[in-house]
Amino acid sequence: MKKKTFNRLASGTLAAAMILSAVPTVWAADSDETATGKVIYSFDFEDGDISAFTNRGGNDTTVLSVSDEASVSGSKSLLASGRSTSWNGPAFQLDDKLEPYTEYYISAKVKGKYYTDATFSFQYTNADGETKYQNLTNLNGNDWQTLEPVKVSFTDEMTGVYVYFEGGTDDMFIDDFVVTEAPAMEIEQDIPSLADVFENDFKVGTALTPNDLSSKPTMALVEKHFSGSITAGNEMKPDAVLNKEACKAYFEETGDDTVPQISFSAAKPLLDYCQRNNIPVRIHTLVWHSQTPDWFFKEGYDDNSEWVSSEKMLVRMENYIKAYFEELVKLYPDIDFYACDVVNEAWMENGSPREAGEQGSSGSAKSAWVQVFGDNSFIEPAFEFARKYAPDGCKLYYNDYNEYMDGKLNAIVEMATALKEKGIIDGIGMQSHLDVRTGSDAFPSVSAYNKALDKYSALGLDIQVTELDATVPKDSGEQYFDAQAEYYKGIVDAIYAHKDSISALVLWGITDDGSWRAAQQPLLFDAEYKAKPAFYSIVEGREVPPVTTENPNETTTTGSEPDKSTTTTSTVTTDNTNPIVSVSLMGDANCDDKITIADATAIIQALGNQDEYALSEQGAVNADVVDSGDGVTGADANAIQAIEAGFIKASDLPITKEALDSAMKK
Ligand code: 9MR
Repeated sequence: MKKKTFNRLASGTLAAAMILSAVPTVWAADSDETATGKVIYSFDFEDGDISAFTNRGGNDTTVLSVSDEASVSGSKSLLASGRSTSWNGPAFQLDDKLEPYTEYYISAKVKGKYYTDATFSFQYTNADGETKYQNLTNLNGNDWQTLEPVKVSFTDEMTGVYVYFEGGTDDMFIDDFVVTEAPAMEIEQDIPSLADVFENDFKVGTALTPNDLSSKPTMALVEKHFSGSITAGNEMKPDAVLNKEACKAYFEETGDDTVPQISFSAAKPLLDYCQRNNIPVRIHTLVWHSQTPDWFFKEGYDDNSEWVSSEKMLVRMENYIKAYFEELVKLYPDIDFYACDVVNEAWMENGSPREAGEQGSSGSAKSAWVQVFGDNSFIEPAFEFARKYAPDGCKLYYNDYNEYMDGKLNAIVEMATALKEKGIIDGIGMQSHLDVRTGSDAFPSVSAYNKALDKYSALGLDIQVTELDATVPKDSGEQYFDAQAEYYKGIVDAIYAHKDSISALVLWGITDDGSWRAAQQPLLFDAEYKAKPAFYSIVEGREVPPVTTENPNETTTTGSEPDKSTTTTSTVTTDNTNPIVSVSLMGDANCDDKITIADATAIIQALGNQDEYALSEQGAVNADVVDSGDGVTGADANAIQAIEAGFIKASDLPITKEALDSAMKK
């Protein structure tokens, strides 16, 4: 059986930083210059036109006018005066002027009358009519402050999409407000897919946020590399799911405050995406001290009331977990909820439970669960209830960070052993938020991480790596990328060595700029969607497994499901990752400048007997039409047959396997 080994032929380099086009002096509402990288709108307010700006509506008392009191370019600016509270301010609507699923950069100058204390924010209304807000950046200091280009985008499910300035109540001046369309970015298709590289070992996935959905290149990376598993970055946590108003309303109506009311509206865009694309979902998380409101633990769901008793909290917990799973399965019967972090981060590094206390508005390391239960005795019932209500096939995990530190590791092992005896836990989630530092001082060391893998796998439970990222020093540019690559390699090698105990490897994000620790660039892809040295280090030298395809002899007819019972595995070893050879004609495997059934035959013959019927280097590059980048497979021959049979057109190439399958079912 032939296998392909991936070796990088050209190193990935960071694209040059984006340079914004020169700013015209007037803005064009109907600009036809919407080509990539072009300025779409530019306002210097010199012509007195402020009609594209409004205040934020509702009770916002902001009055907008043109002012010559302050300016950066020319002599005028937009003045927002009469602001009576900090959320008041000037707003610019996006969805009535710009295209969904397109990335834009917005830059501007802002100045407070006496002192600048502004926040640049984003808001939209989702499909359920709920308005969401997100602070993008803070601008503080004397005089004019520069809003450096901020990337924004939105989906077609969002309405009322605005960016706006808020903060304080001081008068605010805005000048040189520019909207630029980001150059359309393509992802690298000529690198192996992580999903394919580890196909026979474990699922490869990532955490996703609703913002990611509006970025085409981000989602192309998800599709190519991370379609094995999606975790919602925040939207399935207790604070996103528990619905305070509905809880209170239910309590007022029934007098019962033990039946928490929930909603998955925050997670809806993500779950809809997973359902549409048939992507398995990790549920994160049910029971956690953080991102869980204090009112959930209080009498009458009231922040100012007493803590409830542990007896009452047990009932709440059961009803919460029951409602959580029942609602998910009702809303998304087709999603494979294959894993759930039942309890998250309950043990401290020294092996003791967390301190009791409120989380408060700013979040804290204290636990309201410990407050109510006195210790970690809430863990076992959480797993019991999860086992009782989780859908079939949903494995139950205890998930934690610093999970390789001795005290915590021992506490987890002891807890998991007891839960395993009761049959209510399936695995350990190793978050794996790691720190490369400058290289030799990485924390944890690869050997400490490896030791933790040894100990957890010795439990006889499954392991999932649930939130992998590895930081370099803040704002250090590319300086430590090679050290990061070496470290990632060591960690992934250790994971690979334990693959028999590991069912998923999940990264905590896709590109560095989208990471929760963006300035420390902890991920595998950079802000330009290019694979970093860390990506190459974990795939280089690894065998790309043969893609399971139909038996070539069985695939001469199209339009029927392949016969899985007679599947063979084969790939063509020609390395089409070589960037020197580019496609001359998509599908032209025999290089006769046309696409005919003979090309399908050439592929089938090459797959059947490579020694005798190998494709030329050019032919192999042309032939890789399905899920391009994965080498030549039987699916490529199928696609050419599908053209002959009229299911797809030659212009549809390259095509994804999914799109081909669906076209052939029609
Ligand atoms: O990625 C999440 C980030 O957007 C939130 O601000 C943060 C708040 O707690 O939570 C992050 O996700 C955490 C995950 O739920 C649990 N492990 C640590 C992750 C990173 O903080």
